[in-house]
Amino acid sequence: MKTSRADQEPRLPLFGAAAIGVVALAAALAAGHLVAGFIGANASPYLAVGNGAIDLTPVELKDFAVRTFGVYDKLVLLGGMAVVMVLAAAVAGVASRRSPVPGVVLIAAFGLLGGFAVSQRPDLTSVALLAPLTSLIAGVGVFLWLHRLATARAHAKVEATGDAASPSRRSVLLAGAGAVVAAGAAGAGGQLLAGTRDAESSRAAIGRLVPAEPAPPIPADADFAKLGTPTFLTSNRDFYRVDTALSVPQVRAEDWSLRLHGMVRDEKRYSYADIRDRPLIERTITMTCVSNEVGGTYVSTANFIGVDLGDLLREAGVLPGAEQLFSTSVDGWTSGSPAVAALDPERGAMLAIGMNGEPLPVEHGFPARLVIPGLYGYVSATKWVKDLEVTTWKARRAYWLDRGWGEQAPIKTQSRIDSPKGFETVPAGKVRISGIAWAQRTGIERVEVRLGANGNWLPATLSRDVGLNTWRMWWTEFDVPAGTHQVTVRAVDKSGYTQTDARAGTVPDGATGWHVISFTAR
Ligand SMILES: Nc1nc2c(c(=O)[nH]1)N[C@H]1C(S)=C(S)[C@@H](COP(=O)(O)O)O[C@H]1N2
Ligand SMILES: [Mo]
Repeated sequence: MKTSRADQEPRLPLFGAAAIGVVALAAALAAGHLVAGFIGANASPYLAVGNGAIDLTPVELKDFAVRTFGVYDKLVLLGGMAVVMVLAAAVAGVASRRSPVPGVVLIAAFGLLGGFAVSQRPDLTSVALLAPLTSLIAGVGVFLWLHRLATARAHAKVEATGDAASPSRRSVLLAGAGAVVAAGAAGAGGQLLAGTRDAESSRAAIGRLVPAEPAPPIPADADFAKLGTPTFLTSNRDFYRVDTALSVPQVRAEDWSLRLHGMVRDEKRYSYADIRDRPLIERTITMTCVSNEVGGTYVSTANFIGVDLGDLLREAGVLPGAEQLFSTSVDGWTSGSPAVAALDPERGAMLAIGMNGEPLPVEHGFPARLVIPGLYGYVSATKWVKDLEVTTWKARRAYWLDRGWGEQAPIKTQSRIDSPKGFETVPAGKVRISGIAWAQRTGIERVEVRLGANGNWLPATLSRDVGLNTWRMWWTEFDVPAGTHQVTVRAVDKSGYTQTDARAGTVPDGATGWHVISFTAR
């Protein structure tokens, strides 16, 4: 009987073929990661693809991811990508049991996708393309090498030749193991290298920042931390964090500069030393994220250290007709702030380089960020800021605007119950209720609390007022019998506005509604 050539060609064993695909993928990713160690973590093709995915994700899905996975949303994304890639590589390996073509095509396609993602990164130059290129070469090379070895071995088996030139099973396994070890070493090496070139060592060399004009000390009665509220100042560690960066941008202070241009008389460029050597001011500011749900945790307060943003703008000479301060971060994220807010001396917008005495933590924008009191973070608080353009609303559109969020985003008056926690069990009798309220640039006039769905609104005791740009704490007490109870809080601000109970979602310009919790007294 005549058989076709293909039938004579031995096929690689199923698991061996799948393993070759997966090992080649690991080699590709690790080699790219190693080269990225010399260039910058974001040049790593894997991270670049992840970052690209974040930018392309529709706002609803992004919202869902943040709600469901919280701060782990990015880990979930990276993990999911890894699973998909490993499966695809295994399938391509199996498809290559006779010919290496499917595997080579898939590994090369991953390399090209990584290359495309890297080329789209605004924070990278074309040198960064070396990382995905290395990935592609290493991946295809390792795949072809292992495939050739395994095929030679399969031939030797079919023909039952004890041919000394054909590889033993042991040598094929050793080659595979060697590739895995080399990939591990390359990946770890990349990680280590990125660590020596990271921002943390540059930040550590700066030491504590001492403002020439410190913020007034926070009075002891500015919070009711002993009664269950947060402390007035949030530690850098506990300060909420929200950004689109998959890997935190690593910018060394010595490499950083800020360009101020657009509708100004004199374009400016500042180095880190230029900013640090000016008389530094310190301001206590409560930041809030537009994605904060009623009762949520995306609100924190710090002493920010830096220079007055309005001063910088006035030095550059803002031209008539300017409406927007368009800021760009090193990772390409952009934000549009109203120029009037940035310029207003009363409001006190800052270019901040410090937070609670220290240089800004890397994840909070080191070396420098914007902080404009009274506006949600996405229109006021650009981290890792590198470019400020004075412009109009029509000329430039910021990142979140194209994703459904509003152009104007003043922080809405809100309040939150911190104690008891929802569904907590407390002893019956006198139960203390405490929490926070905020109405930046307006001020909290009163906080009212009610027990049960139809109880009377009773005024809570307010903490000492620290300023227009910060939150305020409150507490009160109710006598409660055993059973399950509901408490609701609402704030009245100094404009006379009482927080509405009409529930609105966070999109497009911030949630509204009253915070309600249930607890059990026993
Ligand atoms: N570069 C950059 N800056 C950014 C963001 C971002 O995604 N990228 N997010 C903004 C948003 S939505 C908020 S609420 C604040 C949060 O600042 P924090 O992480 O220091 O609390 O940063 C703002 N600055
Ligand atoms: Mo935000």
